[in-house]
Amino acid sequence: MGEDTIFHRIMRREIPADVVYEDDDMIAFRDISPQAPVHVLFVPKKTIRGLDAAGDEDAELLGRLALAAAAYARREGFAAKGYRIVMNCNEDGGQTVFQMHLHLLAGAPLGSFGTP
Ligand code: DGP
Repeated sequence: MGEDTIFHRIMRREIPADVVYEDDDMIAFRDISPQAPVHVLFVPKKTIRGLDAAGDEDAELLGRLALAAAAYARREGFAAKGYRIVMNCNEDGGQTVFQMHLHLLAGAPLGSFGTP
């Protein structure tokens, strides 16, 4: 059995979130602690601890997450200006919620990243 995280509770509507997109495979909602003017998390409904726990069977789902983020960026009108997608994995990657998710960041020029 997978872990029950805060994101599972959001998916079950046990705690509120500003949901901006949902389909059979995923839910997307605004990050509670935004690091950019636009900061949306795309979370698969399938329980997967993180990218390190994903397998070949999740390849399509991973693609769908990225494409959903790209479609959202186009819909919201900032695709041409640009955006960044990020997945943090495990401790050194800065992962704090252990249900796989993709960050979509946009709305301003984004600084450098990856430095300790
Ligand atoms: P990560 O560090 O990659 O595991 O990202 C987890 C993100 O989740 C972090 O940017 C803050 C966000 N977050 C944590 N708890 C909540 C919550 O209850 N609601 C929302 N909307 N976002 C949350």
